[in-house]
Amino acid sequence: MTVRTIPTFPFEGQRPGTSGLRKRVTVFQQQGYLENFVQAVFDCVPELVGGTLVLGGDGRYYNKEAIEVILRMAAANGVQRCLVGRGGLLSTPAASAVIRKHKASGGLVLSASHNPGGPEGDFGIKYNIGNGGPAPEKLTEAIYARTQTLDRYRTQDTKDIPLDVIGHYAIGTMAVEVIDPVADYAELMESLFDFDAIRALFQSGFRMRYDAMNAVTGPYAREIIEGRLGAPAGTVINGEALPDFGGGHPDPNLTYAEQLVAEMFGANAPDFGAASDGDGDRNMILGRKFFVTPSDSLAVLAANATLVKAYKKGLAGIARSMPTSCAADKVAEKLGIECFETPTGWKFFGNLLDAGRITFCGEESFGTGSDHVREKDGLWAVLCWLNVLAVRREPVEQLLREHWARFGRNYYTRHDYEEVDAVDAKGLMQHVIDQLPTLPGKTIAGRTVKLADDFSYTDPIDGSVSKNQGLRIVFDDGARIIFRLSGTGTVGATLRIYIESYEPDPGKHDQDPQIALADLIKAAAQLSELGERTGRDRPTVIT
Ligand code: G16
Repeated sequence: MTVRTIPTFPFEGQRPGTSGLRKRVTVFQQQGYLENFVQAVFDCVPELVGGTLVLGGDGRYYNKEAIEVILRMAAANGVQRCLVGRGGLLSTPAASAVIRKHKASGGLVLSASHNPGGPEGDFGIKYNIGNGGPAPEKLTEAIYARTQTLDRYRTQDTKDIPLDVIGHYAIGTMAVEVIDPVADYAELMESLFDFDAIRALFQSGFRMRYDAMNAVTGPYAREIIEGRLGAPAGTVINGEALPDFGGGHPDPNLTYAEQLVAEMFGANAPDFGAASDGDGDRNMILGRKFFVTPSDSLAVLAANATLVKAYKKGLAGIARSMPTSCAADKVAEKLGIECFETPTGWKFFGNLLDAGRITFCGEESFGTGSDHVREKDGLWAVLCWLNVLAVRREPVEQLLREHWARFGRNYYTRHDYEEVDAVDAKGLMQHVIDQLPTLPGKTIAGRTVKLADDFSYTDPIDGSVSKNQGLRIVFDDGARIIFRLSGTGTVGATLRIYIESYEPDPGKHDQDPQIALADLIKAAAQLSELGERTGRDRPTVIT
């Protein structure tokens, strides 16, 4: 088997976004497109030579083909050992767990997360470093720069590895181990949570529905929830991991997790509902006829952390992304621990976790996690909730109401405008940027603007600065309006408007967030000339 050097030429637009490179499948299928990106990673990460690489993905269309391409390239680039999930599967948090457990140099995770799959859908790839977390911006920028100058990639002729069969194989001098994608992860979960207590909860008649959305967490949830925790068969729905996610949109929110939402808001609803996304790092938590916002979920888990086996000693600190509601800040304040506000993107939590400054972190985009891995972790959040419920034995809604009574309620909503013309979206953002210096002191929606800026973050650990991370308008009563362009879309631009207000009075905790926030929603539209500039009169998705 000889290593071959194949001439290539740079493709435009290979800059990783919020979480890796995401494009249409058809873009990735172009000869050299995937290869160039992967070669750029090998060129920028010298420790992969002679090191261990973890490889797996969410099982979407093109996953297996891409894995075979990457295996050949890894061998040709001097990787010594490659761990691949059986069937090419590894959820994103499981990939992080495997990288950490086996002390790998890094991993390539193939996923476009919650974006639809199939031949007409999306594909994606990202590199995770040795701590198990997404590559920091410095590295993703170096990888991007390399893609722009690349003129060759290395590969090796060999027949395909039988990805569906666990075992030891070789490509040239590289050892390939096809591993059980669930085992290491399930073992880690069992070390964090009180499985006996959760088993007892299920035995008491507690009913749960977990929607795997025909994506990667199906096998994980079946093994852990129905297998190890003894929940009745059928607790996990849509548990078959399919390459096109059954034609669905594997995004666990109130719009796309339709089947679960219908059941949880219907007659005789289960006590607890949860869903996860394409690659298993997102989660949605529901009670009976009750939606828990991801921001509240982080705050509730933080407030109850000492009830959970692994976190009995308390939390070092909490971090949330800037657009995430400030509910977690209230908890941190009461607990007397640090709270950090980072830009959107899990990669910004890595340094804080590595330095031991935070234990829990989360984002409004249905992401919650802890220091057990360096990715957000959908099933972890679900199990953490189950552990809390197993101790408190209260309905989810009651738990939330008690939380709000203690900490106040952060009313919160996010309005997404998807596939907006990119030039129009940029124009809208610029229009808001132009107004920022004039806003402080002004009265908008009956509130006084305290601060208006384009969010910039200085990493407290390595001092790196990330600019232009979203436009914030903060009011003197804690309310906020935030404008941001998504970094994960693949067509046009996705405009996200995040709206929040703080209500300390328990007598006022009963409103529908869309009504409680109506004046701020209207003000955001006026300020940004939303209708005029985008031609839209309503959001594509409201969460
Ligand atoms: C990714 C990132 C998250 C981010 C989310 C949304 O999640 O890992 O940190 O919050 O995208 O980003 P944006 O608002 O830029 O679209 P995932 O689940 O898509 O990998």
